[in-house]
Amino acid sequence: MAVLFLLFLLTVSVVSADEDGFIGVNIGTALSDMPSPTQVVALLKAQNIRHVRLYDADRALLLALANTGIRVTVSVPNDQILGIGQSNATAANWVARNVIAHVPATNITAIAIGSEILTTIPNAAPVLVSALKFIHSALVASNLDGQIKVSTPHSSSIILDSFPPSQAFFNRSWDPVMVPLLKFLQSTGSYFMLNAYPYYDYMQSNGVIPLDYALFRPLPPDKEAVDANTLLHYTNVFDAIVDAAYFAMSYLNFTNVPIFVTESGWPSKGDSSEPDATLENANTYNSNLIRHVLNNTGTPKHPKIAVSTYIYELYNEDLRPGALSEKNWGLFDADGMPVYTLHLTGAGTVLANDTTNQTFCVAKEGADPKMLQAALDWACGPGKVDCSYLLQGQPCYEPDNVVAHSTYAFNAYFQKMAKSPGTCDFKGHGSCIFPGSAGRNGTLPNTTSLAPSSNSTTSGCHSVYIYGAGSFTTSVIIGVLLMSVFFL
Ligand SMILES: *[C@@H]1O[C@H](CO)[C@@H](O)[C@H](O)[C@H]1NC(C)=O
Ligand SMILES: *[C@@H]1O[C@H](CO)[C@@H](O)[C@H](O)[C@H]1NC(C)=O
Ligand SMILES: *[C@@H]1O[C@H](CO)[C@@H](O)[C@H](O)[C@H]1NC(C)=O
Ligand SMILES: *[C@@H]1O[C@H](CO)[C@@H](O)[C@H](O)[C@H]1NC(C)=O
Ligand SMILES: *[C@@H]1O[C@H](CO)[C@@H](O)[C@H](O)[C@H]1NC(C)=O
Ligand SMILES: *[C@@H]1O[C@H](CO)[C@@H](O)[C@H](O)[C@H]1NC(C)=O
Ligand SMILES: *[C@@H]1O[C@H](CO)[C@@H](O)[C@H](O)[C@H]1NC(C)=O
Ligand SMILES: *[C@@H]1O[C@H](CO)[C@@H](O)[C@H](O)[C@H]1NC(C)=O
Ligand SMILES: *[C@@H]1O[C@H](CO)[C@@H](O)[C@H](O)[C@H]1NC(C)=O
Ligand SMILES: CC(=O)N[C@H]1CO[C@H](CO)[C@@H](O)[C@@H]1O
Repeated sequence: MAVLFLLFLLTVSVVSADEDGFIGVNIGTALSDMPSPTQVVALLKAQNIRHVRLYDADRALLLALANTGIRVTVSVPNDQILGIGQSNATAANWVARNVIAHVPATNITAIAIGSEILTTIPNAAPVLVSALKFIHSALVASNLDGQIKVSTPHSSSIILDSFPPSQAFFNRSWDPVMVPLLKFLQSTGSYFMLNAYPYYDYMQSNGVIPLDYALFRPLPPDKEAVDANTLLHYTNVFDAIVDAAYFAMSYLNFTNVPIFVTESGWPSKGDSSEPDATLENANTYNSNLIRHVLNNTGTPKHPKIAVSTYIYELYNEDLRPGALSEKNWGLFDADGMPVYTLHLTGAGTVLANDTTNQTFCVAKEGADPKMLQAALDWACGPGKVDCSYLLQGQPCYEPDNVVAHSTYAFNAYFQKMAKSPGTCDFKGHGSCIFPGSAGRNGTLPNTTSLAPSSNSTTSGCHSVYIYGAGSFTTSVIIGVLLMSVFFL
């Protein structure tokens, strides 16, 4: 009887696997040319991204996300934590304005209270748990607490002695916050939000952590990390960080709070002190991370318990201060062009398909040059395409003719609009081409140039090898837009 009871206790006290893991994406907005909410949502849809985290609760973006089925984590920005943590009424107002106003049309599934509060604004730490509780009680009052979880993302730097994971513990100076916080997460069925960056652990390890271990690449058996206390084998840094968080929680006697990784990623470019911030490493890390999460592999401590993860981040944020790498964590540039093509296959998988769908938009053969010029002017003006590459001396200037330049601008616009139907029409002067049909049936307009490659080893402009028999769609919207420009 006693044994049975103990077994029962053990089974209920462990993190349970009731859902498959998902991949989400963080949307930072420090871009000089931030795409419009409509463009952001078009990109998310085209890439089959079903989960996003915002760093605020931007009204326009939340409206654009309505009726898309995309699950949204909104955030209380750090500068509002003190106010909300000190006033139940302020918290209730925040929820009314930023959550209740949008559900159920916009599927808000979580509220992140700030971002890395303990490490970035420790003066707000004393009211952090109050902020969570006040926000939660406003949800309860509106009967939304079942569908919307409240939590707060932590930097993994609050976990000390994180290898071997079994010895990890939270920095004890935060126990007065962590203990009530974990109680709150446990009692509300919420999860622990963790920002996990193997990139930084690798960078700060002075060569102790092998690059392959950080990138989820196979390691020779003698390099594999084994936790001597548990004999668990760690084949990658990500799992070790997540398990360190599980162990740190269990050290405080919390064994049933699941973990969501709210940020993870790898920069694709860095300055001379960041030699491993490369396209290839970023691609390898994120591709392997996506495979790892979607496979529901779990971690050595909790195999098969999915660790849903939000990739940092959707766009390269050119306005972020700091090292060059800070501006280069994105999967896409502001035009919606992939920074690199992930090594992923499998139709329908998040980010797997359309990044590899290299459909281009070109100026149609035989189009009236005057009309092309007008459409080009529209694309480079109201269409907000960056046409600086077309200027004399820039990589896409040659060949200097209206067909080549319109093709560049049409394609940039088409990619920026996430290849939405109709965005390659240009009043009948644009036409899609599909590389699959390349070379088989068509002319070879080696006069056309496309946007500069995102592949840093390739400079200048891609050549287009063919006008496909390619389908082109008609678009009322673009037609009307263009017409209004032409006839102004
Ligand atoms: C909102 O997201 C939750 C969690 O994924 C899901 O269970 C629910 O069905 C979604 N609601 C709508 C209306 O899509
Ligand atoms: C805080 O406000 C909520 C409604 O938003 C209410 O249900 C709850 O009782 C209030 N709590 C306190 C401590 O005043
Ligand atoms: C633990 O946190 C305190 C308070 O933020 C900080 O001063 C201290 O340096 C941290 N300890 C370690 C080992 O990081
Ligand atoms: C965790 O539980 C053990 C056994 O019940 C107890 O000895 C220990 O003090 C607890 N630790 C904390 C931090 O509550
Ligand atoms: C860049 O392009 C070259 C030549 O096409 C190719 O060999 C290389 O693998 C590409 N690199 C990336 C990171 O896509
Ligand atoms: C996927 O999971 C299976 C078993 O759960 C495991 O054997 C396999 O190595 C995993 N693959 C990846 C890429 O993680
Ligand atoms: C590529 O994208 C275009 C435009 O959205 C679409 O029509 C076409 O079917 C896609 N091709 C593949 C192979 O997904
Ligand atoms: C392209 O294909 C069509 C139909 O298959 C054919 O009529 C036409 O002659 C071909 N054009 C060229 C340039 O091969
Ligand atoms: C392609 O370019 C080459 C050299 O630049 C030129 O000789 C050739 O005639 C061009 N072909 C077409 C179809 O324009
Ligand atoms: C790389 C990849 O998975 N491509 C797939 C994208 O989707 C189309 C249609 O669903 C498939 O045919 C491709 O194989």
